[in-house]
Amino acid sequence: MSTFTRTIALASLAATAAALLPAVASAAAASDLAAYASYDQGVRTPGSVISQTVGVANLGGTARRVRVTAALPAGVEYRRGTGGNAAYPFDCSASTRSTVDCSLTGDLPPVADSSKWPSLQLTLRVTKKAAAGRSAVSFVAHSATPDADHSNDAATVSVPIATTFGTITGRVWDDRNHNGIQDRGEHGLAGHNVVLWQVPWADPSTYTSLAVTDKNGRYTFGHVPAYTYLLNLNTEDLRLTPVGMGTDKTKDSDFDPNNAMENWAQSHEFTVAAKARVAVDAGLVAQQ
Ligand SMILES: [Ca+2]
Ligand SMILES: [Ca+2]
Ligand SMILES: [Ca+2]
Repeated sequence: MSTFTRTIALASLAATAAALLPAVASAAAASDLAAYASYDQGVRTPGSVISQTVGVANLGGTARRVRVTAALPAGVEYRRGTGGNAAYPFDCSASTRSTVDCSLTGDLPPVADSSKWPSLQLTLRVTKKAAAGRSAVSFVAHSATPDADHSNDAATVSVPIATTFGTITGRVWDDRNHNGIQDRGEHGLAGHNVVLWQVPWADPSTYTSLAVTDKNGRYTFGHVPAYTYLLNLNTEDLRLTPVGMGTDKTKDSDFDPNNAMENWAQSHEFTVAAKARVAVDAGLVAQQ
C-alpha cells in the first residue's frame, strides 16, 4: 500500500467513524424491551409438556445483558437444557426446576424486523402436583440498560390444566321417519368420521382426535381431559334431522342443521366434567 493510498484509506475511515457518531449517540438512548410469549395451545394434563415460545423485542436503543426470567407456578417445571435458539443464543443454565433464567449472548440492538427478534424455545412440564384450572406463567424481560417503558416488560401465558377425565360418546342413526328422535327399529350408520376439537380451537394438527362410527353407528372418545369441546361430523351425502326434538335428551339429535356446511355438521360447544359421560348423537336422513 503506498503512502498516498494509506492516507486516503485513513481519511475514509475517519469519515466513516464520523458518520457512525450519531448512531452511537442514539444507541446510548434507553432501550425498551417488550416480551411476548405463546405456547402450543390446548388443555394440559399432569405429565404432559408445554412447548413455550418467549421472545423479546427491543423498541428503544441497544440493550445490554438481556435476560428473560420467570417464576413458575406450582405444578409447572422447567425442563433443563431447553431454551436454545441458533439465531440468538440464550444461555439458560441459571434456570432451576421452578425458575426460568436465560441470558442473551451479546447486546441486543433495536431490530425492526419482527422475524429477527430473539426468541427462546422452552419446554415446560406439568407435574403430578398440578392443580386443575388455569396456570399463569409470566416471562419478564430485563437488561442492564435503562428501559423506557416497563409496562411491556412481561408477557403471560395462561395454560388450562385438567386433572380429571370423562368420556364423549354418541350414536349416528338413520332417522327414517324424520322426527329427530331415535325410535325403535332405526339403525345406526357406520363409517361416519367424528372429529373432536378443543374450544377455543387449538392447533388442529396436534389437538384433534378422530373417531369413526362402528356398525351400530356408535363412536367413543375415552379418557378426555375435563374441558370444553365441540364435534364435527361428516354427514357424507345425508342431511341432518331436526335438533333437540322431544323431551328425552338421550333420544334426540344434538347437531343443528343450521350449523352445517357442505358435508360437515358441527355440534354446539359442551363441557366434559370429571368422570362424566357426555352423549352427542346425530340423526341423518337422505337428501331430498
Ligand atoms: Ca419495556
Ligand atoms: Ca325417528
Ligand atoms: Ca341427545
